[in-house]
Amino acid sequence: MSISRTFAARLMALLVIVGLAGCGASSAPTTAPDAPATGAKTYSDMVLCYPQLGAESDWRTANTASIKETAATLGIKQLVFSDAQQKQENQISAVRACIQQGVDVIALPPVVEDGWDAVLTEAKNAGIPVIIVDRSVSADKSLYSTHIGSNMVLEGERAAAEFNKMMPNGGAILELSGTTGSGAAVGRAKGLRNKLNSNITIIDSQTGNFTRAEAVPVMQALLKKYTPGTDFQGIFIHNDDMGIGVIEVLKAAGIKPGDLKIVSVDGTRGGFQAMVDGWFQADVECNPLLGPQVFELALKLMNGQPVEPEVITNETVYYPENAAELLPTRKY
Ligand code: GZL
Repeated sequence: MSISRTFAARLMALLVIVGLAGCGASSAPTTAPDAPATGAKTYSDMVLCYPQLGAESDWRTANTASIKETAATLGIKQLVFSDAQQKQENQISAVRACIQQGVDVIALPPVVEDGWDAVLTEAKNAGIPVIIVDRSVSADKSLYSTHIGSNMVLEGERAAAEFNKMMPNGGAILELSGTTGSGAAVGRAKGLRNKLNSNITIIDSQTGNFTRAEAVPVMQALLKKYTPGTDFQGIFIHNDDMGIGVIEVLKAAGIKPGDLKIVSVDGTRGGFQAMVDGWFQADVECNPLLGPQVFELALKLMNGQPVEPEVITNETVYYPENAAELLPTRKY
Protein backbone atom coordinates (compact mmCIF):
# COMPACT_ATOMS: atom_id res chain seq x y z
CA MET A 1 0.00 0.00 0.00
CA SER A 2 1.56 3.33 -1.17
CA ILE A 3 1.44 6.43 1.10
CA SER A 4 1.65 10.04 -0.06
CA ARG A 5 5.07 11.78 -0.05
CA THR A 6 3.62 14.46 2.19
CA PHE A 7 2.49 12.01 4.82
CA ALA A 8 5.85 10.21 4.72
CA ALA A 9 7.72 13.51 5.14
CA ARG A 10 5.52 14.49 8.10
CA LEU A 11 5.95 11.04 9.66
CA MET A 12 9.78 11.31 9.32
CA ALA A 13 9.73 14.79 10.81
CA LEU A 14 7.68 13.51 13.73
CA LEU A 15 10.04 10.58 14.28
CA VAL A 16 13.07 12.89 14.20
CA ILE A 17 11.50 15.21 16.82
CA VAL A 18 10.61 12.26 19.07
CA GLY A 19 14.11 10.83 18.57
CA LEU A 20 15.83 14.05 19.61
CA ALA A 21 13.57 14.38 22.62
CA GLY A 22 14.38 10.79 23.53
CA CYS A 23 18.12 11.35 23.17
CA GLY A 24 17.97 14.66 24.93
CA ALA A 25 16.11 13.16 27.88
CA SER A 26 19.06 11.04 28.89
CA SER A 27 22.12 13.18 28.08
CA ALA A 28 21.35 16.89 27.50
CA PRO A 29 21.41 18.93 30.73
CA THR A 30 17.96 20.12 31.76
CA THR A 31 17.42 23.32 33.70
CA ALA A 32 16.05 22.73 37.19
CA PRO A 33 12.26 23.15 37.27
CA ASP A 34 12.71 26.06 39.59
CA ALA A 35 15.48 27.73 37.60
CA PRO A 36 15.94 31.22 39.04
CA ALA A 37 14.74 34.25 37.17
CA THR A 38 17.25 35.86 34.77
CA GLY A 39 20.03 37.54 36.72
CA ALA A 40 19.13 35.86 40.00
CA LYS A 41 21.99 34.50 42.09
CA THR A 42 22.45 30.73 42.15
CA TYR A 43 24.23 28.35 44.50
CA SER A 44 27.31 28.53 42.28
CA ASP A 45 27.59 32.23 43.19
CA MET A 46 27.29 31.61 46.94
CA VAL A 47 30.08 32.27 49.45
CA LEU A 48 28.71 31.20 52.82
CA CYS A 49 30.44 31.64 56.19
CA TYR A 50 29.82 28.94 58.81
CA PRO A 51 31.81 29.73 62.00
CA GLN A 52 31.02 26.44 63.72
CA LEU A 53 31.08 26.60 67.52
CA GLY A 54 33.09 23.44 68.11
CA ALA A 55 33.28 19.65 67.82
CA GLU A 56 32.10 18.85 71.35
CA SER A 57 29.52 16.18 70.57
CA ASP A 58 28.20 13.67 68.05
CA TRP A 59 25.38 16.12 67.44
CA ARG A 60 27.88 18.82 66.46
CA THR A 61 29.83 16.44 64.24
CA ALA A 62 26.62 15.57 62.41
CA ASN A 63 25.70 19.24 62.09
CA THR A 64 29.10 20.02 60.57
CA ALA A 65 28.78 17.08 58.18
CA SER A 66 25.32 18.24 57.10
CA ILE A 67 26.62 21.73 56.28
CA LYS A 68 29.73 20.52 54.44
CA GLU A 69 27.93 17.77 52.50
CA THR A 70 25.10 20.09 51.45
CA ALA A 71 27.60 22.75 50.33
CA ALA A 72 29.38 20.17 48.19
CA THR A 73 26.16 18.72 46.77
CA LEU A 74 24.86 22.16 45.82
CA GLY A 75 28.20 23.16 44.36
CA ILE A 76 28.41 26.49 46.14
CA LYS A 77 31.32 28.77 45.24
CA GLN A 78 32.92 28.65 48.71
CA LEU A 79 32.12 27.46 52.26
CA VAL A 80 34.17 29.47 54.76
CA PHE A 81 34.17 27.00 57.67
CA SER A 82 35.92 27.33 61.04
CA ASP A 83 35.84 25.58 64.44
CA ALA A 84 35.73 27.89 67.48
CA GLN A 85 36.44 25.09 70.02
CA GLN A 86 33.43 26.25 72.07
CA LYS A 87 34.93 29.73 72.62
CA GLN A 88 32.75 32.73 71.76
CA GLU A 89 35.75 34.96 71.13
CA ASN A 90 36.89 32.59 68.41
CA GLN A 91 33.46 32.63 66.80
CA ILE A 92 33.34 36.44 66.87
CA SER A 93 36.81 36.61 65.27
CA ALA A 94 35.68 34.18 62.57
CA VAL A 95 32.57 36.26 61.84
CA ARG A 96 34.70 39.41 61.60
CA ALA A 97 37.03 37.66 59.14
CA CYS A 98 34.01 36.73 57.01
CA ILE A 99 32.75 40.30 57.07
CA GLN A 100 36.22 41.42 55.96
CA GLN A 101 36.16 38.86 53.16
CA GLY A 102 32.76 40.12 52.02
CA VAL A 103 30.93 36.79 52.08
CA ASP A 104 27.36 36.63 50.80
CA VAL A 105 25.74 35.12 53.92
CA ILE A 106 26.84 34.27 57.46
CA ALA A 107 25.18 31.23 59.08
CA LEU A 108 26.08 31.43 62.78
CA PRO A 109 25.54 28.56 65.29
CA PRO A 110 26.10 30.62 68.50
CA VAL A 111 27.83 28.87 71.41
CA VAL A 112 26.02 31.10 73.95
CA GLU A 113 23.02 33.42 73.82
CA ASP A 114 24.59 36.73 74.83
CA GLY A 115 27.41 38.92 73.48
CA TRP A 116 26.52 39.03 69.78
CA ASP A 117 25.07 42.54 69.35
CA ALA A 118 28.29 44.25 68.28
CA VAL A 119 29.39 41.75 65.64
CA LEU A 120 25.85 41.30 64.31
CA THR A 121 25.64 45.08 63.94
CA GLU A 122 28.93 45.02 62.01
CA ALA A 123 27.53 42.35 59.67
CA LYS A 124 24.34 44.33 59.19
CA ASN A 125 26.28 47.52 58.45
CA ALA A 126 28.32 45.55 55.91
CA GLY A 127 25.08 44.44 54.24
CA ILE A 128 25.70 40.75 54.98
CA PRO A 129 22.57 38.82 56.05
CA VAL A 130 22.94 36.51 59.07
CA ILE A 131 21.11 33.25 59.71
CA ILE A 132 21.20 32.13 63.36
CA VAL A 133 21.50 28.33 63.31
CA ASP A 134 20.59 25.85 66.06
CA ARG A 135 20.91 27.69 69.39
CA SER A 136 19.32 31.14 69.83
CA VAL A 137 20.79 34.56 70.59
CA SER A 138 19.47 37.29 72.91
CA ALA A 139 20.35 40.02 70.38
CA ASP A 140 17.53 42.04 68.85
CA LYS A 141 15.86 40.26 65.94
CA SER A 142 16.55 43.28 63.72
CA LEU A 143 20.23 42.29 63.81
CA TYR A 144 19.73 39.02 61.91
CA SER A 145 17.49 37.72 59.14
CA THR A 146 16.17 34.47 60.60
CA HIS A 147 16.72 31.69 63.12
CA ILE A 148 16.54 27.99 62.28
CA GLY A 149 16.73 25.39 65.02
CA SER A 150 14.94 23.37 67.66
CA ASN A 151 12.48 24.56 70.25
CA MET A 152 14.74 23.90 73.22
CA VAL A 153 12.09 24.82 75.80
CA LEU A 154 9.77 22.22 74.25
CA GLU A 155 12.59 19.67 74.47
CA GLY A 156 12.82 20.32 78.22
CA GLU A 157 9.04 20.13 78.58
CA ARG A 158 9.05 16.78 76.77
CA ALA A 159 11.68 15.50 79.21
CA ALA A 160 9.54 16.68 82.15
CA ALA A 161 6.56 14.77 80.76
CA GLU A 162 8.64 11.58 80.78
CA PHE A 163 9.61 12.01 84.44
CA ASN A 164 5.99 12.81 85.33
CA LYS A 165 4.96 9.51 83.68
CA MET A 166 7.76 7.46 85.26
CA MET A 167 7.52 9.00 88.75
CA PRO A 168 3.77 9.50 89.38
CA ASN A 169 4.32 9.40 93.14
CA GLY A 170 7.05 12.02 92.93
CA GLY A 171 10.70 11.91 93.94
CA ALA A 172 13.96 13.68 93.18
CA ILE A 173 16.13 14.08 90.10
CA LEU A 174 19.55 15.45 89.17
CA GLU A 175 20.20 17.60 86.10
CA LEU A 176 23.36 17.54 83.98
CA SER A 177 23.06 20.66 81.89
CA GLY A 178 24.80 21.73 78.71
CA THR A 179 27.09 24.69 78.12
CA THR A 180 26.31 27.45 80.61
CA GLY A 181 24.52 30.33 78.93
CA SER A 182 23.81 28.41 75.72
CA GLY A 183 20.34 28.63 74.24
CA ALA A 184 20.12 24.83 74.35
CA ALA A 185 20.92 24.55 78.06
CA VAL A 186 18.84 27.59 79.05
CA GLY A 187 15.84 26.36 77.06
CA ARG A 188 15.97 22.75 78.23
CA ALA A 189 16.33 23.79 81.87
CA LYS A 190 13.42 26.21 81.51
CA GLY A 191 11.22 23.64 79.84
CA LEU A 192 11.97 20.99 82.48
CA ARG A 193 10.95 23.42 85.22
CA ASN A 194 7.85 24.55 83.30
CA LYS A 195 6.25 21.14 83.24
CA LEU A 196 7.81 18.96 85.98
CA ASN A 197 5.15 17.89 88.50
CA SER A 198 5.44 19.69 91.83
CA ASN A 199 6.07 16.36 93.61
CA ILE A 200 9.34 15.90 91.69
CA THR A 201 12.28 17.94 93.00
CA ILE A 202 15.44 18.88 91.09
CA ILE A 203 17.92 18.49 93.97
CA ASP A 204 21.01 19.60 92.02
CA SER A 205 22.03 20.86 88.58
CA GLN A 206 25.61 20.93 87.29
CA THR A 207 27.02 21.65 83.83
CA GLY A 208 28.93 19.06 81.84
CA ASN A 209 29.41 21.51 78.93
CA PHE A 210 27.82 19.05 76.48
CA THR A 211 30.90 16.80 76.51
CA ARG A 212 31.36 13.19 77.61
CA ALA A 213 34.75 13.98 79.21
CA GLU A 214 33.43 16.83 81.34
CA ALA A 215 30.35 14.89 82.44
CA VAL A 216 32.43 12.15 84.10
CA PRO A 217 33.93 14.17 87.02
CA VAL A 218 30.63 16.02 87.45
CA MET A 219 28.70 12.76 87.86
CA GLN A 220 31.41 11.32 90.14
CA ALA A 221 31.09 14.37 92.41
CA LEU A 222 27.29 14.09 92.43
CA LEU A 223 27.52 10.42 93.46
CA LYS A 224 29.74 11.42 96.39
CA LYS A 225 27.10 13.93 97.48
CA TYR A 226 23.87 11.97 96.86
CA THR A 227 22.90 8.31 97.27
CA PRO A 228 21.24 6.94 94.11
CA GLY A 229 17.80 5.51 94.74
CA THR A 230 17.58 7.13 98.16
CA ASP A 231 18.41 10.80 97.49
CA PHE A 232 17.48 10.77 93.80
CA GLN A 233 15.68 8.40 91.45
CA GLY A 234 16.27 10.07 88.09
CA ILE A 235 18.66 12.16 85.98
CA PHE A 236 17.88 14.65 83.19
CA ILE A 237 20.89 14.94 80.89
CA HIS A 238 20.98 17.71 78.25
CA ASN A 239 22.71 15.60 75.58
CA ASP A 240 23.66 12.01 74.77
CA ASP A 241 27.41 12.62 74.90
CA MET A 242 27.23 13.65 78.55
CA GLY A 243 24.83 10.73 79.06
CA ILE A 244 27.46 8.26 77.88
CA GLY A 245 29.90 9.75 80.39
CA VAL A 246 27.26 9.40 83.11
CA ILE A 247 26.74 5.74 82.22
CA GLU A 248 30.47 5.08 82.62
CA VAL A 249 30.34 6.51 86.15
CA LEU A 250 27.14 4.67 87.10
CA LYS A 251 28.60 1.36 85.91
CA ALA A 252 31.76 1.93 87.95
CA ALA A 253 29.57 2.57 90.99
CA GLY A 254 27.78 -0.76 90.54
CA ILE A 255 24.53 0.80 89.39
CA LYS A 256 22.57 -1.26 86.86
CA PRO A 257 20.52 -0.20 83.80
CA GLY A 258 17.04 0.71 84.93
CA ASP A 259 18.00 1.41 88.55
CA LEU A 260 17.55 5.11 87.73
CA LYS A 261 15.11 6.90 85.40
CA ILE A 262 17.27 8.68 82.84
CA VAL A 263 16.07 11.00 80.09
CA SER A 264 18.56 12.40 77.58
CA VAL A 265 18.42 14.68 74.53
CA ASP A 266 19.61 14.52 70.89
CA GLY A 267 18.75 11.00 69.69
CA THR A 268 22.23 10.12 68.44
CA ARG A 269 23.35 6.56 67.77
CA GLY A 270 25.00 6.63 71.21
CA GLY A 271 21.70 7.62 72.78
CA PHE A 272 19.87 4.86 70.91
CA GLN A 273 22.44 2.33 72.09
CA ALA A 274 21.95 3.56 75.66
CA MET A 275 18.22 2.90 75.26
CA VAL A 276 18.87 -0.56 73.81
CA ASP A 277 21.11 -1.30 76.83
CA GLY A 278 18.40 -0.12 79.24
CA TRP A 279 20.20 2.98 80.59
CA PHE A 280 17.99 5.66 79.00
CA GLN A 281 14.19 5.47 79.38
CA ALA A 282 13.68 8.16 76.73
CA ASP A 283 15.73 10.28 74.33
CA VAL A 284 14.26 13.63 73.23
CA GLU A 285 15.07 14.28 69.56
CA CYS A 286 17.18 17.28 68.59
CA ASN A 287 17.94 17.21 64.87
CA PRO A 288 21.37 18.46 63.67
CA LEU A 289 20.78 17.82 59.96
CA LEU A 290 20.01 21.45 59.13
CA GLY A 291 22.23 21.84 56.04
CA PRO A 292 19.59 21.78 53.27
CA GLN A 293 17.35 24.31 55.02
CA VAL A 294 20.28 26.62 55.87
CA PHE A 295 21.37 26.84 52.25
CA GLU A 296 17.81 27.28 51.00
CA LEU A 297 17.39 30.23 53.35
CA ALA A 298 20.79 31.62 52.33
CA LEU A 299 19.93 31.57 48.62
CA LYS A 300 16.66 33.39 49.27
CA LEU A 301 18.53 36.04 51.27
CA MET A 302 21.12 36.41 48.49
CA ASN A 303 18.27 37.15 46.08
CA GLY A 304 16.57 39.58 48.42
CA GLN A 305 13.60 37.28 48.90
CA PRO A 306 11.67 37.29 52.19
CA VAL A 307 12.26 34.47 54.69
CA GLU A 308 10.38 33.32 57.78
CA PRO A 309 11.83 34.94 60.95
CA GLU A 310 11.78 31.56 62.70
CA VAL A 311 12.15 28.06 61.23
CA ILE A 312 11.60 25.50 63.99
CA THR A 313 12.50 21.86 63.31
CA ASN A 314 9.78 19.28 63.98
CA GLU A 315 10.99 16.74 66.54
CA THR A 316 9.78 13.81 68.63
CA VAL A 317 10.77 11.59 71.57
CA TYR A 318 12.38 8.20 71.09
CA TYR A 319 11.86 5.19 73.41
CA PRO A 320 13.64 1.89 74.16
CA GLU A 321 10.72 -0.13 72.75
CA ASN A 322 11.83 0.43 69.14
CA ALA A 323 15.39 1.68 69.67
CA ALA A 324 17.01 -1.56 68.45
CA GLU A 325 14.88 -1.51 65.28
CA LEU A 326 15.63 2.17 64.56
CA LEU A 327 19.34 2.20 65.50
CA PRO A 328 20.58 0.93 62.09
CA THR A 329 18.57 3.65 60.34
CA ARG A 330 19.94 6.56 62.37
CA LYS A 331 21.77 9.17 60.27
CA TYR A 332 23.69 10.56 63.27
C1 GZL B 1 21.28 21.61 70.42
C2 GZL B 1 22.77 21.70 70.24
C3 GZL B 1 23.43 20.99 71.36
C4 GZL B 1 23.21 19.49 71.37
C5 GZL B 1 24.52 19.02 71.89
O1 GZL B 1 20.61 22.14 69.35
O2 GZL B 1 23.21 23.04 70.23
O3 GZL B 1 24.84 21.21 71.25
O4 GZL B 1 22.11 19.08 72.13
C6 GZL B 1 25.47 19.92 71.15
O5 GZL B 1 24.79 17.67 71.68
O6 GZL B 1 26.73 19.90 71.69
